[in-house]
Amino acid sequence: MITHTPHRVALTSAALVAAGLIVTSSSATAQETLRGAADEQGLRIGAAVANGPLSNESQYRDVLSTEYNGVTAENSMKWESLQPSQGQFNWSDADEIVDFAQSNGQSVHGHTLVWHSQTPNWVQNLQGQDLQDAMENHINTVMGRYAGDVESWDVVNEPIGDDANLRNSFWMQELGEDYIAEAFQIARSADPNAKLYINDYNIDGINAKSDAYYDLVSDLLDQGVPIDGIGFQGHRVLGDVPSSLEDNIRRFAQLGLEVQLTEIDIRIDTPASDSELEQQRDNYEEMVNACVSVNGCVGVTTWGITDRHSWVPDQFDGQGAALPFDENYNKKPAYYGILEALGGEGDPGNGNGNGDTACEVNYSANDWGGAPGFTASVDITNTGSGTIDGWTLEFTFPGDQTITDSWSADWSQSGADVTATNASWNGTIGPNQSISIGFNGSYTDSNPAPTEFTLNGEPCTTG
Ligand code: 9MR
Repeated sequence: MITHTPHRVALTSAALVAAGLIVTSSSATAQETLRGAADEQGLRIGAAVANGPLSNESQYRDVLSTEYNGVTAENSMKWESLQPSQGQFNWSDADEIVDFAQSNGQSVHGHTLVWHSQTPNWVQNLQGQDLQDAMENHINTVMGRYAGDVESWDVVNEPIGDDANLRNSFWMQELGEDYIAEAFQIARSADPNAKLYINDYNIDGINAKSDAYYDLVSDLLDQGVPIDGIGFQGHRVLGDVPSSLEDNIRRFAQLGLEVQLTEIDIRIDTPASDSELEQQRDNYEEMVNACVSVNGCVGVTTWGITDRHSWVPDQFDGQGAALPFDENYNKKPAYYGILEALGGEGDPGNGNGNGDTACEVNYSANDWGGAPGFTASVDITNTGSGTIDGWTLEFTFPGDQTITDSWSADWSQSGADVTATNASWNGTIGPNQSISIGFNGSYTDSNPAPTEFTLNGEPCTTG
């Protein structure tokens, strides 16, 4: 069907917004930030916070307060920071983070009370009852100070090793495995309102280590040990999100626990290519989606905000680019992956996060030889990671072409401007899928091909 009246808005803009295809205005609505979208879902979107940039960089503070509704101290609530020598507590860095959170209406997840790492030598050198007393004193003092300010605590961090056995740490050696239950008992009485977590890495998927956690936590719960939640840290490598993540979250939730992804980052060999950043977007989206999909999963935290400040390059030579903001605080594709998983509206869902090309158009015209007529076929490929659900293609003829007959879309032409909207049966284009539409046209002198195409207002590449 062909009409020659202007027919530029085949789908109302409301319909496009509903389909997640366009950004309607420049003024941010709540769901155009991670924080707004997470708030809508009743979920925590947290960031690990470092004191250096918190004190020194206004952009860091701005992004942290705008985009996140929760914070975790990256280092300043660890034992070595809070009680570097026995009985001497140093609160200033931890307080700075708690104060910031309170000023900005954010919840604080405490990290961490009992760990084998970043715990001073004076603790590691204690024996038996002395170590037990130090643990009790530390938990009581720290949780007591922040009671009402810190919503949840990683009470015991990483108590199981990579071999899926209880880690043979100084805690284990001196106190036996009961130290875990005892830490939780002490924590419950230190602040009865705080949620008490156990937390570890490489337990995101169903594997021997997460199985060991499942058994450990089930036993602790059976014994009446007050454990409220489990944190899957979520330090991942590009392309390595376990497919069992959601099922794993669900099985722990079914024990009655809260689950959080507490330390997400996804590292890439640097420099990261555009396609790797796209893949990272998908990986982030998958991880956050897994949490969103399970009722007991209460939130996700990224281990940092910006690639400018991340533990990854320090720890893994040649790797980095692991966080949702780049080194200059620009939103990366990963940001939009998280936003989309949280049901946010800020991104056209086109897979590249920059609001530009999500489509490729291949236009080819077959001249009928001699006669001033031609048949054009137009192939549209969705090059983004999201599904396109309803589309409008627009382009302009460079010459005096006129469409005379058309198919597979609702075509219209106004002057040299052409608009095609989907037919009822080809409105949905999945990622990497193509559809083909076409028309017959006539012209006078020459038949140059159009060179610029937009789909739902977004420019497409041409093949
Ligand atoms: O990001 C933290 C980094 O700045 C510290 O140097 C490091 C020391 O162990 O700890 C990092 O945070 C870790 C967290 O406390 C526990 N899970 C793994 C995190 C990354 O190593």
